[in-house]
Amino acid sequence: MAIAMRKESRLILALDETDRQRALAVADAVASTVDAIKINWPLVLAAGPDMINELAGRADVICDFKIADIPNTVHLIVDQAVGRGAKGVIVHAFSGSDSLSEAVRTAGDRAAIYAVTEMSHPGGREFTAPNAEALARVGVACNVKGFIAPATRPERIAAIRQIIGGREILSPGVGVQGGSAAAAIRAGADYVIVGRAIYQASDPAAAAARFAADIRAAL
Ligand code: BMP
Repeated sequence: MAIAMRKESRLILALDETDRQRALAVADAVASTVDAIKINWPLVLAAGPDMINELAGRADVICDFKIADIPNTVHLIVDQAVGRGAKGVIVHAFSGSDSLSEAVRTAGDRAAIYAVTEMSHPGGREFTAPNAEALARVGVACNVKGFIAPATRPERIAAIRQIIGGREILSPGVGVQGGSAAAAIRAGADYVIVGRAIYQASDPAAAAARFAADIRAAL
């Protein structure tokens, strides 16, 4: 089983900032508050993959590459991300059991694989929601460390929890997308993921501290 991520504030920053210096400044401002920093294509494309290495020196980094590909390509991407210091990589469960298993095998004990179930945006209701339970089941069968489930629909976090037992749930959709950190935690999320409501705040450290306090109060 993959190494454990820090679990103190249960807050993960989604650092979708595209300005390299601002991204590093926000990371420095919140690194002591958040348990991990999740990065996605906007920052990697804007600032380059070295950003993974740089951020890994500041916090646990999750590469949210939402990989949806054949096993060989999954292997190559996970290996690059983990080789740069990522402690977590996000993969689309709909890629199927061979791709998910390859992600888990490639990460080994170096990093955790998280599988996407139901997505948090309105379009997530169209295809991911009707299949979320099956996506969770395939993730369990492939021994992923955890799942992505929507804070915008806390009742769906609870439904996915029923299937995955003690595995982790990371829940995005808090803040700008309308979800509440406290409701996600009460529904069974282990961590909440917050992006714009922290990195676009005038004081990102204070914003992160407020989310951390909301989460603490809900535990
Ligand atoms: P924000 O808090 O700014 O809405 O950012 C949410 C982050 O979580 C983004 O990086 C987004 O890509 C990601 N995310 C999401 O919002 N919903 C999902 O279902 C899955 C995600 O990874």
